[in-house]
Amino acid sequence: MRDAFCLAYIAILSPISIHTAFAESGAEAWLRYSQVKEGATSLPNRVAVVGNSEIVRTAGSELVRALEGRPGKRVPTGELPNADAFVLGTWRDIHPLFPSLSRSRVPSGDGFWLKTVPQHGAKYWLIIGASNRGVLYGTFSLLARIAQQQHVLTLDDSPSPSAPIRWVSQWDNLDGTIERGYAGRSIFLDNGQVRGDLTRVSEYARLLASIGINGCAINNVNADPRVLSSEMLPQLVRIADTFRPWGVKLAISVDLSSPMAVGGLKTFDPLDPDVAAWWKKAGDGIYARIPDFGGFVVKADSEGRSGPSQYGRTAADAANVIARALRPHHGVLLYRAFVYNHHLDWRDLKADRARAAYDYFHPLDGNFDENVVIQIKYGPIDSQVREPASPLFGAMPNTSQAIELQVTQEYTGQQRHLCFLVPMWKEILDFDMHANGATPVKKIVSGEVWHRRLGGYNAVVNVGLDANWLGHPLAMANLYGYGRLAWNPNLSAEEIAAEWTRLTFGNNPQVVSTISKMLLSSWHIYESYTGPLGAGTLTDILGDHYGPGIESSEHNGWGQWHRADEHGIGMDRTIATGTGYIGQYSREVQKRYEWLANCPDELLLFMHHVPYTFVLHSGNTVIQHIYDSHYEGAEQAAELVTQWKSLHGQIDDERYSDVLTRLEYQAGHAIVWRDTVVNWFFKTSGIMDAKGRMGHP
Ligand code: GCW
Repeated sequence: MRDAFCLAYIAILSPISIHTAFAESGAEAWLRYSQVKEGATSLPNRVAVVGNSEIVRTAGSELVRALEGRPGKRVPTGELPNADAFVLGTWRDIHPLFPSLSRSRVPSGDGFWLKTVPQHGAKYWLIIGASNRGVLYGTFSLLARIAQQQHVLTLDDSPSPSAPIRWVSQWDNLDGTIERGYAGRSIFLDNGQVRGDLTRVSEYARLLASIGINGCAINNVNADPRVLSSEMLPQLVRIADTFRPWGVKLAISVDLSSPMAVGGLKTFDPLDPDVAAWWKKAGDGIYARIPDFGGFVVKADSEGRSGPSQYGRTAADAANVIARALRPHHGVLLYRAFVYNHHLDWRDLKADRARAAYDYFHPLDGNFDENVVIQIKYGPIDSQVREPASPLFGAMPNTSQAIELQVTQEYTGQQRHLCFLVPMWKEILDFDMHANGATPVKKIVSGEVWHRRLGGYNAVVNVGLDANWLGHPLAMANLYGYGRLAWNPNLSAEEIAAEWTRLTFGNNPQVVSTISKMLLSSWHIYESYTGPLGAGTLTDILGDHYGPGIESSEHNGWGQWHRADEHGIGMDRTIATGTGYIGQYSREVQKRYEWLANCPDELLLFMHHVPYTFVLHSGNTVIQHIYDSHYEGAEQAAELVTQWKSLHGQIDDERYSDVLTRLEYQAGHAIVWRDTVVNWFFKTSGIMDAKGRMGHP
């Protein structure tokens, strides 16, 4: 035993009621240890933390906190308590205490092994990680199992995460506002500075750690170059220090023009040696103070941001010059593939924003340095309620990739509508690109398909100062689900919904089944009353990306066109007569989308332009589908209110009322959506609703 052996004795209090006396704010999210205490009566009341790592100590404290114990005394040498105990540590530290255990069971990376072992007349609940993080993740996993009343008296389970990069991003501005944030101001920044009080940051890091997230980029990808100024660095150090005990690496978004904007150079040309030297110095400076710094996220040549095209350089030139500054320190560069021309000619039927990411990045495959990861939005447009998987996933075998998801519901109801996105993310992650045999997106981004060392996930979360983090109490299911999928994309949406509900609202079967059902139906409901058949968005894209604005997509250069006119609707993206977008997929996928006979209804209008009278696989015409889905969707939104009301008295009043208010608002807004869309399509197509509902709500 090289390291001190720290043993903390804890006392478990008698079980208390889940109807606690304090006001329920939602701040605890899914980490509610009153349930753990209820389930913990047959578990040990000792915690032995082995080793000296800060992260492992965090894990030990979390266990003590969950069991409502008191930290005990440090014991200097490596003797196990001769009574039942939880024993936490890395393999290196635990193995000498349990020499008969086999190394082969401990997953490498951030995985862990939960194992119960009888020894010397006592029973030990071992939480072993190859890394310190693994120990922390194992601890949270064990606590989640106890809280869900799973069997934990004998354990032998060794899960490991699907991918090394499991990050979140915040789009927080230095002034404390958040781009596309719907839950208050930034927990990180205010008035050009990092906040003095970082309590919420620590609590956020704890939430992230509990679902296996290991990195957080804290500022807007529309990055203020001042984030790299010398005044900022000591402030970033404070955030990194706050993240560190939870195993969350700090990352920041940087602007490509930084060498000019804050460095005083005359250029930011990525091939200029002075520019390379500037990035190197910036990287070295950060790592000198933050040795575990995660890396940078870059948005360039996109929506008016500076970029390599200003010097006739490529995204690979830009990415590599920055990546080389990070590489000696093991940092990564997430370079976003969200690059497109937002001044497209809307009259040009061959112009197509959906083509952009592939057109820019596919030719660069193989030109990126090893520590560059291309971060690709899940669909080719921009976080819409329905998009196909981006064809770029299947087109870069020599490049590491990460998928970008949005927990913040920019186009999906902005946390005023319930929209559980896990089923949508699952569809994308499970979608087979047929790039090289069976190649679902989840196996591409994990690095498995093309044997890439790096790869993974980054989601825009945008929690804010609101006590419950995301505004809508049920929206937290998306953050939870994101972390769970990044860890294990093979989990089903049903499993995730049930897990989250149990952890957040308790194990009452009626509560679990009602809330799970509501969550699982909500994406489809939202899609039904907002956007039909993959038509592209009918949301107001020129304002705040909320509510109906059917014409806002058209007749401008943003390229979110649905091309609805008096004859028909949809973007012709076929190879034969359209923009050729479908040609960016493998042959198998092309067959699915190119021919009307094969194209799934839900993406028909993404791929084809058809008359309103076109008959879908469902047997309905397109126009009747638009009418039906909007009436049905609004009805189902109203049913969500009824379903929620059935839980009255079964959950705390605060969250009950908060959710009820939001669902009632949603049901009303769904009617606004329905009537706006139905009336517009009637006026435009001149075709009546066969069911005669128009004007008769
Ligand atoms: O969807 C758009 C958002 C922008 C965002 C951009 C991006 C940060 O409306 O607010 O900018 O995507 O992802 O870069």
